[in-house]
Amino acid sequence: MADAAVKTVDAADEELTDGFNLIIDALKLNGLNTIYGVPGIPITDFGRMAQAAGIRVLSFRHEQNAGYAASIAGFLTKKPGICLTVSAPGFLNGLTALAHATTNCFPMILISGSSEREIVDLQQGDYEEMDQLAIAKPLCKAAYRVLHAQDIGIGIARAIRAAVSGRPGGVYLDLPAKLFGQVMNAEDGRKSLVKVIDAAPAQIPGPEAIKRAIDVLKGAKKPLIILGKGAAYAQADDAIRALVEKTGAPFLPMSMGKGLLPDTHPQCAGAARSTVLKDSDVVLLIGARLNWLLSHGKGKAWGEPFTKKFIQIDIEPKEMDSNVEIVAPVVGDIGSAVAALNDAMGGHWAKAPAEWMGAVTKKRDENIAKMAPKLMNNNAPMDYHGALGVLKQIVKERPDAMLVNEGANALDLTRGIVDVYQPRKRIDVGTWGVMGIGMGYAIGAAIETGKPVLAIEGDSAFGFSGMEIETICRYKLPVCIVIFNNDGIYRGTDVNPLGTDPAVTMFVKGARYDKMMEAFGGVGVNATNPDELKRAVNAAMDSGKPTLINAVIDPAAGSESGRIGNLNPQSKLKKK
Ligand code: OXT
Ligand code: ADP
Ligand code: MG
Repeated sequence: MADAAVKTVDAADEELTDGFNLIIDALKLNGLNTIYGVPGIPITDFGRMAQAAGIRVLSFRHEQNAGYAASIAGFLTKKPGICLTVSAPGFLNGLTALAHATTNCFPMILISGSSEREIVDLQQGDYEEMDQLAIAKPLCKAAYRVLHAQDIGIGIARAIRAAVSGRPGGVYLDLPAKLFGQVMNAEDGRKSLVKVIDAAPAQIPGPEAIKRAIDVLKGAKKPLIILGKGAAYAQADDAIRALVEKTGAPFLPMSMGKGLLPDTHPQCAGAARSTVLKDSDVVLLIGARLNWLLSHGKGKAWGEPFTKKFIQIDIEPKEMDSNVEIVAPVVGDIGSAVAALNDAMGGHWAKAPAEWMGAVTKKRDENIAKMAPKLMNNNAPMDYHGALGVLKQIVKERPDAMLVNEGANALDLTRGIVDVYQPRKRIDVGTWGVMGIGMGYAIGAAIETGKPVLAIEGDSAFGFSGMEIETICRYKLPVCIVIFNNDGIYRGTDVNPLGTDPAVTMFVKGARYDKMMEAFGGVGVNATNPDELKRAVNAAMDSGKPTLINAVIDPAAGSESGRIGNLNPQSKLKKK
């Protein structure tokens, strides 16, 4: 089909364009210069042509990983990350990442080729037949299909606007095979393209909302500020820092909100989490939902009897009162809302009472002091603390490196131990606690930021996207992967009482993931103690060479589900 279209172009007197070129032109016009995907019918030629036209096209080994790369590109840049897939199976592989982007409020567009509408709709068994639009709809903010070349400009403009305006999220764009080869007059084609103006307009909160929030904040004796990944996404770093420092209140960063202000900031209450949740009286939420990660804003974690007052800044009005009453809802974009609060607070705001900050600091320092000796052991095999002690120091020395993190113990202990110093440096499993983001995020982060990436991975977590180490080696990306290899999911000590198959959480004992990396020309290292780990990570971060370090962790060191074991249902009838 592509050949036929090209021939038509050559033969014609008038200047022509086609679907292939219009999609490329529309993306470029809107500054979307990177595509993450997997080629195949009907998008192979499109990928080639996009690459030849100067778009960076990164070919992955599985669409889910390309999708995760696109989703994190959206988080890091505030522009929709683009994932490109083939029809039915490729589309479905990308769909998990699209749903993930929507759930996490990251802007992303999944563009999938699709089969012939006439055949699909009559269910006559076309190649990779599937009604992709219908399937995508419940999992994204918006889903569009373009049938005519002259609508490509509008279709892409709608997709961009839907992805980044209001609460960001995933958008699906269905491009049937026939569209790519459709030919039209080049001038008409140019005119049909749309450069999206003000795609994510400021949403300025009303003055009454600001006044209400200020009044509540003024009455606080024990204020707390919670910084979520929405605050990181907003890129209003200076205004947020000014607000936090003006209040003199402790702040609690959610996992991907870490680094907005350094974890070592005197007001950081990350290491006194239980205390600030329980004892605070007024809580200002900035870009953080009261979902499971915050115990839904109620119950024991929040202190009983419940007397909390919540102020919430969020762009999504429906988020207010989702779990508990929000006494001061501030609906707007975080940049505008925080600026308005800063203005309203003026230059003489009374800081939070010293005894409150003092009590929080005391608890925080106690917890940090309790942790410190554990981080200094040089045991072999390593425990998580010994390994993370050296990684903590390495990140401190390289604060602009990107940190990717997934696993259970490998996630929770890294989150607690490794301080983050700059905004948007820590990217992880997000709202779903999903395994599999690792290599996609590492690739997306390396491409979008140009910074070295350190990926700290559980051995199970890594397995979900492990084949992408070939992609990392192929594009020579500065990614250092550390696999915390404890022979299994949570622990490597489970036993099947029947003694037949291995226990359900167990992997091959003593596996050497480093050898996989060598197969693709990367550097593989087996590290059995913290000293070896430190040397290997420093060498990788200095050289920028794709590196995978198999960090041998004591199989007994972890706990079931890390910090969230309480979420596992228990059988009263289970045989002991
Ligand atoms: O204040 P208190 O006293 O409470 O103390 C807290 C802090 O104040 C303190 N703290 C500190 N102390 C000292 N110093 C410092 N610096 C410091 N910082 C903090 O420490 C405690 C704890 O602090 P924290 O962590 O902030 O607080 P807490 O209470 O834990 O917070 C609650 C949460 C909920 C906010 C937090 O725990 C959180 O964010 N959790 C996220 C958990 C999560 O998402 N987990 C991933 C999912 S688990 C499971 O589902 C897995 N699966 C199933 C599966 C998944 N997920 N996906 C797919 C597609 N398929 C299947 C699988 C397969 S995990 C998994 C693989 C696991 O195996 P691996 O081999 O990969 O990993 P290993 O476990 O390593 O083997
Ligand atoms: P965390 O998991 O870190 O607590 P969540 O993903 O639960 O964070 O919450 C992020 C919130 O931030 C979402 O409710 C989303 O609507 C909001 N948000 C995202 N971007 C902006 C923005 N620019 N302005 C205001 N709110 C935003
Ligand atoms: Mg493990």
